[in-house]
This record gives sequence, C-alpha cells and structure tokens, in this order.
Amino acid sequence: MAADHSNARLLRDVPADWRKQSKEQRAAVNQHYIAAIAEHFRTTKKKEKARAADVPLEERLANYIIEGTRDGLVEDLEKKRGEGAAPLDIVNGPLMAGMAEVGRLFNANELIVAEVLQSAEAMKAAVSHLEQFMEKADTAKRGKVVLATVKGDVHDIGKNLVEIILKNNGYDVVNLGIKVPPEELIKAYQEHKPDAIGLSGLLVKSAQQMVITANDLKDAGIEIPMLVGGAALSAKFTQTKIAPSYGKAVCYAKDAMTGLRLMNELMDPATRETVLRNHTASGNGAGVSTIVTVQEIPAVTRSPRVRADLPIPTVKDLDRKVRLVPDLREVWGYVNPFMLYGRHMGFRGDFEKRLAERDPKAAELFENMEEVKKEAAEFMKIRAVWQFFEAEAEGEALRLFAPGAKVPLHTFQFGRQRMGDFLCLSDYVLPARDGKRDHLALVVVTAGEGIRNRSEKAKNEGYYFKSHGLQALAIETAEASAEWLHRRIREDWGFPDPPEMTMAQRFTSRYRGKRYSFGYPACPNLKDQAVLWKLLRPEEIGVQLTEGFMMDPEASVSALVFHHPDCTYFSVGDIET
Ligand code: B1M
Repeated sequence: MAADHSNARLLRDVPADWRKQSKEQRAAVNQHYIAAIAEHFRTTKKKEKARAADVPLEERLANYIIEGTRDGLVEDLEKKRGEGAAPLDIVNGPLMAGMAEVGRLFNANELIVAEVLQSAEAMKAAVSHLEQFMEKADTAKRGKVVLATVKGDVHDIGKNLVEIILKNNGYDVVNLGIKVPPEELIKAYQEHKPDAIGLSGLLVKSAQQMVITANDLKDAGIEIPMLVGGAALSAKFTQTKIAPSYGKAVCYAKDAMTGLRLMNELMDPATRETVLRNHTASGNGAGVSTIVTVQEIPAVTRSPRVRADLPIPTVKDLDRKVRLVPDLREVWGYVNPFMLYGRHMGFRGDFEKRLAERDPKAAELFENMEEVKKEAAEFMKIRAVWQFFEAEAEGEALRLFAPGAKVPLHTFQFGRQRMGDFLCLSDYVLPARDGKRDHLALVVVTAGEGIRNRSEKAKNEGYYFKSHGLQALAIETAEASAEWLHRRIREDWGFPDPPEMTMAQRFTSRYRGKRYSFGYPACPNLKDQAVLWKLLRPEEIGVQLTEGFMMDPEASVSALVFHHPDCTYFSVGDIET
C-alpha cells in the first residue's frame, strides 16, 4: 500500500518525455504498466473460466473466435466432432458465426484492428486443425478474390490486412503481391477464375494507375466486380474515374471490413444486383487523364509571410553521409503512439493516457507490440543517407549546388499558392549574402529491409498480429527515423531543440524549420523523387525507386529539410503528376 502511495506521488508529476523522467519515475511508470497488464490477464482469465463452465459448446466455439483465444479450442473442436458434426459444418456454423460477430463488434467500435487480427488467428488455428479431417473436395469458400497492389506501387500493409480479413471470413484469396501490372492481373483472372478483383495502392498516382488498369481489364473482356482501396483514394474518384474506365461495377472499400461487407453483398444473390447497379458508372472513361489540373504561375514571386533578412546559419560540412543507425530503441522513442497504436493497430482514443490509466485494452496492445518489438530488434535495420547542399532561390525555382559551384546540380521548380499567403517552398531559402549561400538538407531513411519476407512468413503461419504489427512498426520506424535525423540536422545547423521540448511537441513539429516530402501538399510532384535519387544515391542504403516514384522497401521516407523559422505546412493545390 505504502509503495502504491509513493508510486502515485511519482506518477503525478511525471514528465511526458521519458528522457526527462528520473530513474524512480521511470521505474514507477514501468510498474504502473505491468500492474495494468496483470490486471488485464486476471480479468481475462475470469472471462475464459465463465465461458468454459457455463456456456453451451456451439457458443463456446464462437467465443474462441470472438475473444481471439486458442486456449481449449482444439479440445472443444474435438468435442464437437465427437458429437458427429462434419468439419465443414463446424467452420460454416459456429466459427463463421464468431467471425460475423467480430465484424459486427468492429463496426460498432467495440473491437479494434489488433483484436480482429487475434480473432483471425483463432479462426486460422481452428480451420487448420479441422482441415486434416476434411475431404479434398470439401470447401468452405464463399468466393474467390484476386488481390494486388497496382503497378509502380509497393504498398503492402493495407492489401495484406484485406487478405487476412477476407481469408478468415471464408474467401479464397490469391494475393499477387505488389507492383502488379495489368497483364499479370489478366493472366491471374484467366488462371483462377475469381469472383472479384481487389486493387490496392497508397498514392494518388496509384489511384490513377487503377484507372489505366481498369481500362486494360475491360479491353481483356473482364467483367467481374472490382474492389479498390487505398489512403489517397475516395469514393468520388472511384465513381467518376475508375468505374467509367471499367464499364462494370467498381466498389470503393475504405477499409478491410468494408471490403468484406461488399464481398458478402456481392456473393449474396439477394443483394448482388443492387450492389452492382450502385457501383456501375455510365460512360467508357475514355479521355481519363493523369493530369489533374495544370498550375498557373501566380504574379507574386515571393510570399510576404516569409522573411528574407535573417542571418544564414552555417552547416558543419557538406559531405554525403551514409549510416546504419545503431540504436533502434532510441529511434523507437520517436515513434508517434497515435500512429502506431491508433491508426495501424486501431486503438481508439488517447493511447498513452489510457495506458497510464491502466485501461486493459491499451495494456494488452502495448504488451503485444512489445513482443513484436523484441523480435524486430533482432533484425530490423535503420539506414539513412543525407547531405546538406548549397541552395539559392529565384521565384519558384530552387537551385542546388556542389560546394562553391556556379552551375547548379539541379533546379527544382516548386508550386506557389495561388491565393492567401502565396507560399512556395523556395521562399524558405535565404538570399545569398556576402558570397555565402544558404543550405538545404536532403534525406532518405528506411527501416524496411527484410520486413516483407518476415511479415509474409508470419502471415502464412497464421500469426496475423505479428505479421501486421511488424509492417506497422517498420513504417512508423521509418517516419520516426526521419524525425530523429531531422533533430540531428537541426543540431548540425546550430540550433538544437531546447531541452524542455517534448516528443509530443516534436510530433507537431514545434521546432525551427520543417521537413517536406515529395508527394505531400507543399511539393506534390512525385517525379522530383528521381532528382533525389540522382543527388543522394539511396540505392546504397537499399532503397530503390519504382516506375511510380515510390520507394521500395515500403517502410522508407524521403524529405527536404529547411531551417527557416517561418516554415509552415501548406498546400499548393493539384498539379500535373
Ligand atoms: Co505516406 N502518404 N508517404 N506514409 N501516408 C499518404 C498516403 C499521403 C496521402 C499523405 C498526404 O499527403 N497527406 C501522401 C500521398 C499523396 C500523394 O499520393 N501524392 C503520402 C506520401 C506522399 C508518402 C511518400 C511518397 C512521402 C515521401 O517519403 N516522399 C512516402 C511513400 C512511401 C514509399 O514510397 N514507400 C510515404 C511514406 C509513408 C510512411 C512509410 C511513413 C507511412 C506508411 C505508408 C503505408 O501505409 N504503406 C505513411 C503513412 C502512414 C501515410 C498516411 C498518414 C496513412 C496511410 C495508412 O493509413 N496506411 C497517409 C495520409 C492519410 O491517409 N491520412 C499517407 C495504413 C494502411 C493499412 O491503410 O492503405 O488505407 P490503407 O489500407 C486500408 C484501406 O485503404 C483498405 O483496407 C486497408 C486496411 O483497412 N484497402 C482495401 C486498401 N486496399 C484495398 C483493397 C481492397 C479492399 C480494401 O480490395 C478488396
């Protein structure tokens, strides 16, 4: 009790940034988490006990799936078989009922992605056990889907989540992988005769590739429904660009569960026609262009919001740096919990706060991710290449030079806002003064080496949480590495963060200067990635540029780093891509 009191006192004033916590505070925080986890498992056991003792067998089988647990599962499956139930009937009966309930609970915000993955793991374990007693001809399949990430795109994590959800809800999924050209999809269609084709992609460019792919599929005479998904896609783009290009039904799935719902509706004769009708556009999509709008150059050539009369900071050196970042744990301190636990693992609400309040869901997720980290620590590598370049700006042009050179190595042509503050990235480079130029840093970081294979292996073995967790950890480690390196670059520029700066402040970039990535709203032209490749040669850290200007491996980030204190995030609007 006394220890509890002193812990409470220590926890009351604990700083958010762990580096500012005393040894005692850190120990108290740890104890706090451990207590929350122990509490969680104590209550979980109770739940399982109640299930085992009081609940009828069919319901118990469904509960294994809903709760995502395998303890006692095989024993109960055997009991059910002992009652004379055919393996296929067990799958289609209580187990599928469990998965349906999982879907319902997820849609009602009662389950999170991490829990759905654990349910899928239980389902996979059950089906794997029953398969040995099934006839070859027995099939529990509700339909077949060919799934692929489009040409030029390396996005794997979203597509794989869809595969896991569909597979464990009774669908046969042929996952063709990433960077899949239309020809390969057409071949797969002929070979597998699927009921639907699912396309995935991360970037706007990939959404445009979907338009082209849809057109090629149409030309090959394919008419089955298509499902499309991805972060840069919208229902409107699907309806107005992809569907007309295909001429048949194209359904937008905002997440994996929506993909499942749409597949279920398509495979159900009672709902199929309505779904097809609602997702088919008229017109043939001809003339769909990859040009969104062509940007006009505004009359303003410098934003009045950005100061030009500041002293030019000096940089340490202009050498190209290629590094294996040794301290993975340190970089993990820069992972944004909102992204890792929230966006990717599905936790709703303030994860850190809920963890501190001993919320059992937060504690379990934290513990499970710690397991993933333990494994990742054995093989995950963070590699970085970066360099400061001399820079000069003129209007929207930004020129980069080799040290002291007169002729630029390259001139970027950025977009300028056509209203408001008329911002343009080139304004953030100070005019040369007294023979001295300003600088800009170019950066590429990756944490993706070996991730795809490891994640694929875990997925094939039915460890879905680990499979998804590894990919999520890798992509957020890439982002964290960029944050970590950016801090180091600020130090090299001579303006380290004040000691009182917290990680939360870093995540909202409350430091001097900003990091901009090609493809983001201030510099949307992805083709400029090719220039980065010429100047920085990131192949040396194992990152290749695809024909869609994406970085392979997926868990990679590129950026331009400016030091100007007036830097802000802004959008220049759509441009030619
Ligand atoms: Co970046 N990124 N990113 N990024 N990223 C976006 C997509 C962006 C919109 C941000 C922005 O501008 N505001 C922007 C794209 C804009 C554009 O295209 N011009 C962008 C950019 C530009 C980039 C880089 C190019 C930046 C750079 O470094 N120069 C770079 C590219 C990476 C590369 O080349 N390898 C990059 C990097 C990254 C990280 C690695 C740091 C990270 C991971 C990316 C990833 O997911 N692979 C990342 C993240 C996290 C994002 C945001 C914030 C979130 C993406 C996400 O949720 N991924 C995103 C902005 C945003 O959306 N708010 C952004 C998780 C994934 C599970 O979700 O892919 O949507 P998602 O999959 C879902 C659904 O879409 C659906 O189900 C899946 C599971 O629920 N679904 C289907 C998908 N496919 C389906 C198929 C189906 C059915 C459903 O068929 C049956």
